[in-house]
Amino acid sequence: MRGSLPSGAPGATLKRAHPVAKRIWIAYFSLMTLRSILIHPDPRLKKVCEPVSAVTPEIGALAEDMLQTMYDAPGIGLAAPQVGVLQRLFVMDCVKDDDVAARPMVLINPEITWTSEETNTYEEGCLSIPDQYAEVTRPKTVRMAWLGLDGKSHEDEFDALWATCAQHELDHLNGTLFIDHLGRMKRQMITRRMEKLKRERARA
Ligand code: K1U
Ligand code: ZN
Repeated sequence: MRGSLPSGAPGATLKRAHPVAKRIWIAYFSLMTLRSILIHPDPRLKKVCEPVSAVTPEIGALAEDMLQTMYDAPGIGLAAPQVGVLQRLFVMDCVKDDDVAARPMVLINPEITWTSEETNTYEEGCLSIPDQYAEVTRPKTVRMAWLGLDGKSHEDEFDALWATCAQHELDHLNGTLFIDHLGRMKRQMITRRMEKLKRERARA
């Protein structure tokens, strides 16, 4: 989606902006690259990722590519192992409403510091498991600590869809997929569908 404003992208709030501001944003967004998203089953999606040792310009570029790839998919989250990078970072933006400003977030070396007793069941999807959805129950609210692209420590509370998404993405960094929260039969059925999808894509 290079050269245009994906719905929900930070630039989407510029839809009604001055044409010059819009061009500046498009030029900036065009510098980023879409990365390929790995499809389950893939051994890289089962690995525990390594902590990011320093917030370098390369990590910044990776995070920006991941945001663009997430908005383009479209999705509300994306973890580094899904683009083949086995490092502990993910991006997310759970703002779905076009009339609300986007809130792109980059979480480096994220950790859960608190979880609520109360749970929430959400029908989850995964960009690495296209078109498959299943209900997963997780804590409704979580606190997370992480490093930002500014290299500083952050801590915040996430609730509802934001909490579900943050936990789904943190799972990715530990080699866990949402289907690992399901029973064996459902997991195997989805895995077989993905194996078939990969065979078909390889033939095309
Ligand atoms: O990690 C991923 O694979 C991304 C995944 C995140 C997620 C979705 C639902 C619950 C928890 C985590 C997705 O974004 S799947 C696509 C999706 O949910 C979506 C796509 C377009 C608009 C809104 C949502
Ligand atoms: Zn996922």
